Amino acid sequence: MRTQVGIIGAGPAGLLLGQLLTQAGIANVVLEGRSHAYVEGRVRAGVLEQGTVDALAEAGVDARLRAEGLQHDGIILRFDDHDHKIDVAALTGKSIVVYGQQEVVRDLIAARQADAAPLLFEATATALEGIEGASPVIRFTHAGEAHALSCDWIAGCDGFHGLARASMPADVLRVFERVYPFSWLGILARAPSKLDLVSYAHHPNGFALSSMRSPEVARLYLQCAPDEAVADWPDDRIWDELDARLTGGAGLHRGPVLQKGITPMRSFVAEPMRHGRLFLAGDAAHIVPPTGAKGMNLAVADVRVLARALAAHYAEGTDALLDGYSTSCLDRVWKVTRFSWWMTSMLHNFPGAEPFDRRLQLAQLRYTVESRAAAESLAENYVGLPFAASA
Ligand code: RFL
Ligand code: PHB
Repeated sequence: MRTQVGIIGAGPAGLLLGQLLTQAGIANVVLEGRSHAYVEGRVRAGVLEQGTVDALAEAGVDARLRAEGLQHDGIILRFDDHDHKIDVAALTGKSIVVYGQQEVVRDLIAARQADAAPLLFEATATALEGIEGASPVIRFTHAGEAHALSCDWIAGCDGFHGLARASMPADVLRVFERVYPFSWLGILARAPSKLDLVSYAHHPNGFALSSMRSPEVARLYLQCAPDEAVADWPDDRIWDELDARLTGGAGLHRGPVLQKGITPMRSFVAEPMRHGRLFLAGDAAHIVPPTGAKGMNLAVADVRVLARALAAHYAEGTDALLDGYSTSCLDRVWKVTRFSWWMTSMLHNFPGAEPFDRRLQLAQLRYTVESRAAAESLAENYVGLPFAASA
C-alpha cells in the first residue's frame, strides 16, 4: 500500500486532517485501532471555539453542527454561592458552540465515507520505520494480518497513549508535565440542564461543572480524588454533590445517568512536534486539563496548520510552513497550556492547600468577575486566541 500522507488515529485530529487533505487533492489513509462503534460512542469534549467551528465549516462538515449546536454568549463562574456571568460575546464579539466531540467525529466519518476516502477501523499501527528518510512506512495489523503503508509523510494523530510520539528518538524529544492531585468524575444524564450556560463552580467540597449536549441531555463533572473509582460514586451521591456545589442545594433536574467515567488531570507538552517525516498533532503531542475546554480545539488548531503546510508542499513545492509547523503550533500550545493550568488552579480545591492559598483563589475569582480587563482576558482565551495571519 502507498499513499501521500499516512494518518494514525481517527479522533478529531486525524479525521479533520484527512478531510482537509482530501479536499486539497492529497491522497491519505486513516488507520484507527478501535472499532467504528467505539470511536463514535466515546463521550468527551463539548465546547467548540469559533476557530474550530470555522475549520469544520472549511472542511464542509458543519451542517449538523449549525442545526444542532447550542451557541452560547457566555459562561458562569460560581463561587461563594453566587453565579457570575462572563459575557464572552460582549467582551470579545465571539461566541462558543456546545456540540459533542462524538458528533464532530460522526460528521467527519460520514463525510469521509461519502468521499470513499480510505479509513480502516481495527487497524492498529505497530511500528514506524524510516521517519528520517524520504519514504517512511507504517506497519499495522488489520483483521489479524500484518500490513505496511508507505507514505511521503506520517501524521501521528493517535492520542496521548499512541505510538507516534514513542517513535521519536529519545534524544530529540523533550517532555514537560504537571500531574494535578485530583481527577474528574464525568456523567452524561438524560435530564434537562437546569443551568442555561456552561457553569464552573469553585466550592469548599471541590470543583463542579455543568454543561449539556442537547436541551434534554446534561453533561456534568465533579472533582474527585485521584484514587477514587466509579463504584465509589453511586448516582445519588453524584447528584447530591452536584447540587451542593452547583446550586447550593436548590436542585438540579435529575434523570437517568447514561454514562460515567473518571479522568485524571494533567498538563503535558512534547517538543518538537515534528521529527523527519513524522508530525505529531493533537493529544499525541499535548494534553491539557479539561477545565479550559481546550483539548479538542487545540487538536483542530494543529491540524489546520499541518493541512495548510502539506498543501503548500504539494501545490507550490514550498516547505517553509512544514519547517515552521512545530514552532508555530507550540506557540499556541503553550499559551493554551497556561490558560488551562490557570483555570484549573483557580477553580479546584487543592488537597492540603494552606488558608493563604485558598484566600488567594477567592481573590482571583473576585478580581476576574469584577475587573473588565481580567474578564476580557479569560473571555479572549475561552473563545480561542486568534490565529497568525499565515496559519
Ligand atoms: P483522540 O481523540 O484520543 O484520538 C486518537 C485516536 O488514535 C487511536 N489510536 C491508534 N490508532 C491506530 N494505531 C494506534 N497504534 C493507535 N493508538 C491510538 C485511538 O484509538 C483514538 O481513536 O486524540 P485527538 O484526535 O488528538 O483529539 C483530542 C481530543 O480527543 C481531546 O483533546 C479532547 O477530548 C479533550 N477534552 C476536551 N477538549 C475540548 O476541546 N473541549 C472540552 O470541553 C473537552 N472536554 C476532554 C474533555 C477530554 C476528556 N477526557 C475524557 C480525556 C472532557 C473529558 C472528560
Ligand atoms: C463539556 O461539555 O464536556 C465540557 C465543557 C467545558 C469544559 C469541559 C468539558 O471545560
